[in-house]
Amino acid sequence: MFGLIQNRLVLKQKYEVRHGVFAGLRALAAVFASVACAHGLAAELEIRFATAYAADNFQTMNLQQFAREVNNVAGGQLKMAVFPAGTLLKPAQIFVGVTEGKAEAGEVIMSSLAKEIPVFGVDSLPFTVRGYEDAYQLWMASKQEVEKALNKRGLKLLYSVPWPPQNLYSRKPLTSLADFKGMRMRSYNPASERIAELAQASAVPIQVIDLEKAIASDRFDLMITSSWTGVETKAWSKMQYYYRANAWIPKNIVFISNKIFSRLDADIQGKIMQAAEQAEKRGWDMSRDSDAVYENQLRSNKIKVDRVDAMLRNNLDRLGEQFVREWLKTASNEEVAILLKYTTERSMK
Ligand code: PCA
Repeated sequence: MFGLIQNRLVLKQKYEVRHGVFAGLRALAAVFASVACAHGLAAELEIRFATAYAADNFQTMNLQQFAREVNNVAGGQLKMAVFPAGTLLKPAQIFVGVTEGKAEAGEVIMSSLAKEIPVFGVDSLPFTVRGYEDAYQLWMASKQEVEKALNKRGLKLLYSVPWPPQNLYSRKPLTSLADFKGMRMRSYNPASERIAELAQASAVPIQVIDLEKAIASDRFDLMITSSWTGVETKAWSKMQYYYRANAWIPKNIVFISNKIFSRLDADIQGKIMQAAEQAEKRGWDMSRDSDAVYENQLRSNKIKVDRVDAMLRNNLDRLGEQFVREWLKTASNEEVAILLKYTTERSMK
């Protein structure tokens, strides 16, 4: 009898010890969980940026720096990652892909979407901006409408950075618009397509990630792009002439899904927007500073860097006027208001 009682006592003690240990472990686990939560470890949000441009392109390097900065200040609530060169979404799919939730964020060149979102077309009206100062003024005049257009599609603008001025590359010397006739001209947005048509050349659409190969394999004779892209694609492999036509200074936009952004604390949202403002400023500086350096690289690779001959300049300006006349016929009040605001402010400087 005594033995039995003793046995039960031992069992009871064992139970209590075990129970105590479990309770202790449970308490400890709860503490860990709350610490993890406080540091956001439990709910780290992945934000993937889809971009068409190569990892060593200045636009992508700027985006990577932005992502790093945000990750550093986000206290583990989120992790931004950049997928360059169309590795997450194909270049033409990036904008729609982010609206459909296939990526949380993305970067595109605004004017490539001018058909779908006409207000983006203001960014590539030919011969409308003379340099970076004008380009910035145009950005200030259009930013609100761009934000509205994005918002309508469930997207939030983070920042916008221009490419260097868009100039003319050619395999042969160009002295007038007649030289364009019958040529194959690479295009990357509706404006470059329309210019090819107006010049009686044929437009050959090619994404920048395919451009180096397309040049090397003789797929076209002429292109309008920046000094940067000419260097990146080794334009000198087939083209020896570069004219400063200064067609436009087109901008990329970097955006995030509103749904994702709204899941973040207000404090983190503020930090993201602060980093975005810095990225915009840094990107404009990178673009501006790179142009002369990259034109020099074109020169050292035996490309003749020149201004446009008087006759061709005249032809191009008239072509630009025709383009803008056509545009005015279909432009909405908002688009015309942007142009008016820009030209008015520019004339007051
Ligand atoms: N490079 C990109 C866009 C503008 C630029 O300078 C391209 O050629 O597609």
